[in-house]
Amino acid sequence: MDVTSIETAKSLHPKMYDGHIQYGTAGFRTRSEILDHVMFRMGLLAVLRSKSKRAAIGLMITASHNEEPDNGVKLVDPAGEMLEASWEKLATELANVEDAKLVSTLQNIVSTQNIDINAPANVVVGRDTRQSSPRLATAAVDGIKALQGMVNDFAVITTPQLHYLVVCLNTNESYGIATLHGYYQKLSNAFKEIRGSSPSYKNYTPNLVLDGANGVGAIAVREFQKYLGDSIQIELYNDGSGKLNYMCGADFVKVQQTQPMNVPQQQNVRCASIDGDADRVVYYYTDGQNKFHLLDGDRIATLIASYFKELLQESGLDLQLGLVQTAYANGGSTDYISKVLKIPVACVPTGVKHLHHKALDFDIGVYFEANGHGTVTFKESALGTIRSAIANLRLSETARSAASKLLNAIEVINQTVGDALSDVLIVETILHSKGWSLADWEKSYTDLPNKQLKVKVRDRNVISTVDAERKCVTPAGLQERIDTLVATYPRGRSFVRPSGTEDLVRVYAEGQSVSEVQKLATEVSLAVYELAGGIGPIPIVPN
Ligand code: G16
Repeated sequence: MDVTSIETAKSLHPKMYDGHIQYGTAGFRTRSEILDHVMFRMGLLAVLRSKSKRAAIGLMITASHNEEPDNGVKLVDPAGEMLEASWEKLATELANVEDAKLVSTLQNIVSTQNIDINAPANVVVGRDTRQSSPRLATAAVDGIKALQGMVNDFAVITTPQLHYLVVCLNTNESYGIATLHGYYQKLSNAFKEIRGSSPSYKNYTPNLVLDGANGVGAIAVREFQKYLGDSIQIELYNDGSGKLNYMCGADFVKVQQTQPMNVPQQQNVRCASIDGDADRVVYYYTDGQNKFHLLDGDRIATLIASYFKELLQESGLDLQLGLVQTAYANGGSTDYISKVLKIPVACVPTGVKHLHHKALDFDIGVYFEANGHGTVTFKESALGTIRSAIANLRLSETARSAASKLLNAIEVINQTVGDALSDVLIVETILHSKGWSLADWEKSYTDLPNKQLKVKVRDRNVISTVDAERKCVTPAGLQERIDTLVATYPRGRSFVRPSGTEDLVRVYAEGQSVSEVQKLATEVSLAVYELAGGIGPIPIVPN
């Protein structure tokens, strides 16, 4: 290890922040002004991870759905997954040690992880459009270079594009060409191929209004449109000229259950919102009575799972299809999946890292968080089975055609992580194939009314949870209070958990009516405020 080179670079990125900072739901995420030393150190850690895995590693600078002044970093493992949990601990340790202990901590990681320090390292770097991102990217690159890693800087890209690039580089491009051109071409070619020459079908029209959250996704959408040609026309709003994530974007629309700013309110028009780094998407429309209808990640999951189930039945393929959700999944969706679709459904803690991991248990694993973050994974053996079916001339034309459709749909999906743009293409593909409007899609089941609130507390870590975050064990007495409150509401459900991306506690409530849910959400929030050290204004749902 070239200690002099690390010491020299370290002097440019001294640790100026005394508080503790933790690798959370999706990496480090906090106010951008305290992140310089963290980025430098994550550059160093990415090199060690790359050496240890003998593969390219991704480093994405983004705070995704957070406000513009925040920033963060997500590290991406060789197969496109989020950083392995045991390394999250190393990341937290490295981010917090004093400058004087930086080199010894690195040496310790090298020795405990049996890393050959002379092995090559390749780090793929990307960033979102935040003002602080170029500065923080420089800090990360300084870290990579200080440990003699190779920097593959793709500058401004979406998070899913970074995941895609990492996987391409690590699979000798068998997954796709490791360029942005390769990304757009792979997804758009598959999309156009399935769509064929008739973009309209029954209630489906090839027009989509898209809210780009004023983020990096807006740039990608403009580029994507060039590849998609006439197959679909995307009308882009919040295209980057406004404030990032401000009253727009997938998180705003999901949590507020309302139309984003600047998107014209037109009746029965298919709309979608992506988030600040384009890894989430939700759909919505306004009906003839001007009522807003949200089709969130649960809806996308059920749409994809039911389509795949149909194709598996038509093709006669014996592949296990499963669905993964979190505690935020609407009770209506879980009932529909298990009772109507009869597809096995698993519940895991928040964070695509958990969902992705669980989805890999199935031949075909559909995973989505209610917030619109998700994708589908396919086992290599499942892909082999589908390909063999297509080539098997003893199978009926119907069976082979269904297997073909399945394979085409797989090509549209960015399996490496939830990808808003790829998710839009698969949703559009399914709606087109069924000839559905959003109202047709919505008919499959009814969502239970639900509400999310945020509670500011002195230390969100006083809340700890079990059972995939559905029960809290600390602070003492809080779960009992929640249970008592929930018991007074028919079909009531509520849970609380510390956010891993913002400094607050999240409260979720669902029940049989909007007014009851608002009441329950408020009561549970007050219990959190009281028992978990609330600060600032008392959280109440406005009537
Ligand atoms: C990240 C994670 C998601 C998670 C979300 C909110 O999304 O990737 O899996 O649902 O944070 O997490 P929390 O409730 O812990 O704040 P993103 O799109 O912000 O990177």
